[in-house]
Amino acid sequence: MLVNENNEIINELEQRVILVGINTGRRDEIDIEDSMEELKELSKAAGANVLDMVIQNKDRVDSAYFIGKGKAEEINLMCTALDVNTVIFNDELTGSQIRNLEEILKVAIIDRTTLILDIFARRAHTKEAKLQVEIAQLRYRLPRLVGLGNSLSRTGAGIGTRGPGEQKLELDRRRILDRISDIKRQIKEVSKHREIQRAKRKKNKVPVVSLVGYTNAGKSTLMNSLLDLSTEESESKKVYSEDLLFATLDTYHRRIILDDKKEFVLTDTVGFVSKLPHHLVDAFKATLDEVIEADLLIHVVDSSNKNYDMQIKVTNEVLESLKALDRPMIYAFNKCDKADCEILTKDRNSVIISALTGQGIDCLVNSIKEYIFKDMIKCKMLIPFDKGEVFSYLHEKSKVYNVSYEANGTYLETELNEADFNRYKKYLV
Ligand SMILES: Nc1nc2c(ncn2[C@@H]2O[C@H](COP(=O)(O)OP(=O)(O)OP(=O)(O)O)[C@@H](O)[C@H]2O)c(=O)[nH]1
Ligand SMILES: [Mg+2]
Repeated sequence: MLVNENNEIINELEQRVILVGINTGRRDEIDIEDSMEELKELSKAAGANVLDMVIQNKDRVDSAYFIGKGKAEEINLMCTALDVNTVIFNDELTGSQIRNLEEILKVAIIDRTTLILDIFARRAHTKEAKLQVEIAQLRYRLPRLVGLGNSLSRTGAGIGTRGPGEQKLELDRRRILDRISDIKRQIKEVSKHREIQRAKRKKNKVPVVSLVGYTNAGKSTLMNSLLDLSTEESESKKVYSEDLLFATLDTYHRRIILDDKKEFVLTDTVGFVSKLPHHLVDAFKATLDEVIEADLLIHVVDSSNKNYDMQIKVTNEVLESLKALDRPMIYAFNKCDKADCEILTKDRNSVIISALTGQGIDCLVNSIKEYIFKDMIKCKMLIPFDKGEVFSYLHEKSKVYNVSYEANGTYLETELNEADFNRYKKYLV
């Protein structure tokens, strides 16, 4: 058993890592240096210690080795010199590429997909998210099982061997298939609760606003700063935010009540990243579908990142694959405190904000209100004195103006959502 200086048990090997990427020179792709920098951040998020990076310029991926065989031999020497035990590739590899590379490098071979799935496996908290990650991991493994090399089957701990909750991933094809159908059944079971909550929100017609965007854009920070505006006690409802890729992996719903008593549900969820494994998107589809079914999407953009336009593109591609691009959407260009936001085109659908300093949040709230409360109905009512409970309800749930006490009841003017309007229309005057 390994113990660190604080006497904490370390139950995993130190991952000493080299990153490897191919520069195909294609113009539609993100700059390779930036892509490798992102891979480094992802590796750190998986607990790896990145010692070096190798980029090979190559028109096409090698079908046997991904990189050129000669390059693989060069990397082998680096691995020995730096005492590396894992090499992480910037793209998804086939089963035979993994096997061939292992033969030369004799260390664990991990691809970008496995890395992302591993981060998800470590961080998912809810039962549903854990099951979704495991199903994505197993589906990635299935076509790579034949003659599977050591990387995905080695008995030691490390990236690519963990399932959610540190359990070992299955290796046997039949058992994987059985496990997949078992997980599917369990997902059905645990998603019932989510469905009930969702039906409740629909019935009450509380509008839903969802935060979407690239990982690390500031979605959770924005959720927290909107919670600060809420008139309810909100400190305990704050969500985790951190300068870390995939800090959020579960979906959170929070009620926000504005000072004019208008109320909506705000949703924070997992962010996207370039080359997001499609198995993962498929596995999370049920959760994501719920998120994007919102009345309004706020697409949070990290405008201080020089690749913010690529990040917008990637996010919109994922939204498109989820058939959500036709939803009403506001772009929130975030982190304006450390970015030159002058250059950003400012149209009706975009606001410039800083979730951290609060700058521009009032503008964003006004835009949200314009979208989601546009169907509120202004009305005048006379509530009989023996219907005190109706008066109390309206007072609590909506902004009431011009109250006066008339001979046959309380007169008031207010704004109601459709559900409340229909419920109380008999008191209209
Ligand atoms: N300077 C600055 N930093 C910000 C701002 N908004 C968020 N951040 C920082 O950016 C980092 C990521 O913020 P999060 O809110 O966790 O980002 P996220 O979009 O929820 O990220 P994931 O959950 O990983 O997808 C944190 O270190 C925040 O403090 C901002 O307006 N200005
Ligand atoms: Mg987050």
